[in-house]
Amino acid sequence: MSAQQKTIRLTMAQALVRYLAALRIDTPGSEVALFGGVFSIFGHGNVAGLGEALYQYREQLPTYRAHNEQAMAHAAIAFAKSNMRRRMMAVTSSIGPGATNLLTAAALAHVNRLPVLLLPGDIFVSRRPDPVLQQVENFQDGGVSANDAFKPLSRYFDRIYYPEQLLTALPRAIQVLTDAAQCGPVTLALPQDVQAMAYDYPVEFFLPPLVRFRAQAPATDELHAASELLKNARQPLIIAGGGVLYGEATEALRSFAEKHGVPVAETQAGKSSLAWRHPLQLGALGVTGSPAANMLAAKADVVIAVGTRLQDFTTGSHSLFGQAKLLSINVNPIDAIKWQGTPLVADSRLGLAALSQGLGDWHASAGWHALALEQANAWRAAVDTITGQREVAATALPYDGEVIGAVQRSSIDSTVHDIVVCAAGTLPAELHKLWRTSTPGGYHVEYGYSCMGYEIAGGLGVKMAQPDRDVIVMVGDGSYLMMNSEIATSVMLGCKLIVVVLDNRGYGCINRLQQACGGAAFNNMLEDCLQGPLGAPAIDFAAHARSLGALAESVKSISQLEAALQRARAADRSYLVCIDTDPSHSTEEGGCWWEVAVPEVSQRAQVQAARAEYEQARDNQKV
Ligand SMILES: Cc1ncc(C[n+]2csc(CCOP(=O)(O)OP(=O)(O)O)c2C)c(N)n1
Ligand SMILES: [Mg+2]
Repeated sequence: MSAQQKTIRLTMAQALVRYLAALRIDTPGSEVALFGGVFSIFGHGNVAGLGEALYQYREQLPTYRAHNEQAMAHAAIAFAKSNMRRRMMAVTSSIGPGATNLLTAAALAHVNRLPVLLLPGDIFVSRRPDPVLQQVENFQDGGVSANDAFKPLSRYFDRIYYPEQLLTALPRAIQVLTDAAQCGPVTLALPQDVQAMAYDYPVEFFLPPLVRFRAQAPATDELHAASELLKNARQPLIIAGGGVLYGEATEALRSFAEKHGVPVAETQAGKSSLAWRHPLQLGALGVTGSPAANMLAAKADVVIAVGTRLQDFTTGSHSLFGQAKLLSINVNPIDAIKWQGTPLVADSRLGLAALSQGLGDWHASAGWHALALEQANAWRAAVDTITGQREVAATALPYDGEVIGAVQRSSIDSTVHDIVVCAAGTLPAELHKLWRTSTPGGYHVEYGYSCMGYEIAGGLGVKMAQPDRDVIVMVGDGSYLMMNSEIATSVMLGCKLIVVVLDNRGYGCINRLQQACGGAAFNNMLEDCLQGPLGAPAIDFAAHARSLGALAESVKSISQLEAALQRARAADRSYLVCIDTDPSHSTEEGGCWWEVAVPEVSQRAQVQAARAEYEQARDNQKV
């Protein structure tokens, strides 16, 4: 540091917090803080160092307390997803269990390409008190702590051994968090003695430039190759992935589709890219897809994959696309070259716009365009029927599709105003097929990691990002029981959630999958599990939610559910409605094969039959 440079003496933790609080993004009309706040559960390893710093800067960078580290990281990740990755949060924990509780969330953010800054406390760099409480001792490597487990789950990992290191580590961390291609979790492990150590930081460091989100333009040669491929196509199909939303490309997508007559199918992360009632909207694609989207996928000659990582649910484990050639528009080159696709490495908005220009008046064939309009229309009509109330015996239980219909009917502008949040179980498939939304981000389903327990915590983060919209968490009994404590946090913070619990008394979707693979009903539904003399308790989800400070009720029918949802929408705090549902029923329309490995030998005839079917289905897979 030069002698003239002005410095300020701060602890490493104070410098870290001061830097995070100073970061601003350039949004039209105003500057907004990049970080919406810090979720923190204190313990040894963060309370003294980082805790002191967070208190000092609490006006500029609010600190939120939750009940479980994994859950608060889910909330932080959902906040970023709901902000289309333009704003984010940090998460701090103590050392040991507090830190390792964050690992699942790190993996979730990694898979979903979502930014979150993880700040786990770490063991003493001095090693003086070794082994400190909660220290995992490694006898081969003195430098290893539990936090090394974050390395494979982080897009950038650093351990801050000395306060000065922040000067290089923080700009790198922010670069990764705000880069469209690299985006994912960043972990800065913070040894507790270093958090408390002071250093003379240059004052300038705390005046960082505005954070800008780079949008990469396509290269001329790739653009040319992509246009040539498409000009010969007659039956094209667009797959809209999460990159359409994160690239703010929904308008570019709509005008591309309209100008060139190309129908659109959406992945889980990409759903809400195009309004549900757009004539070229085929709906969800793949294993959880609509018949319209899957039929056109099978017949397409060129599939234009935009901002998708092409996971197996999208490709039907590589069985869905027939003979189609693949054109991949993606900011991430690794995604763009998947499956021998023709890569167009670019930001989704710029890529679509440039491609459209290069294509001139190229248009899908008239017959293909007409087929797309007809299929899209037929699927919209089918969804009306599926989500309407069935004529059923009074004793029959409703299933998830009807519950979804009731939720959407409970508001006149559900497709504009509501954000549905979900992650695992039967619901993601049903919601992917049936949920209707007209606004980007109106569908928030975490299906990259499909992590049970994301739902309520994620809902909290969504509400923090979108306080003016109704956030509706739809969750199965299994996911609810795995992680629900942030209901109390939602009440405490005044972030109202509407939680709809679908209680089918067990892991319904896995039970169906087990039987589809020839397995016996075993260890999924409560009735199929080992039980003591008292059997499985009848869980009162409404009473449970009330104990956490929410309002709650249980209902017995779809019409009761609709009435309860009116009360929920009018309520001043989080409100849970629980309804018993049928574990055996799911929407039959749509879907496609998904590869689940069935045992090669088994004493069960059903498994042998499922194995034969499995081997046959694998013949349709592209290798
Ligand atoms: C953390 C985690 N553990 C296990 C799984 C595997 N899994 C996916 S769905 C599911 C059952 C979900 O049960 P529930 O929430 O009741 O939904 P249902 O299938 O009954 O509709 C399980 C065990 C998972 N996705 N996440
Ligand atoms: Mg269940």
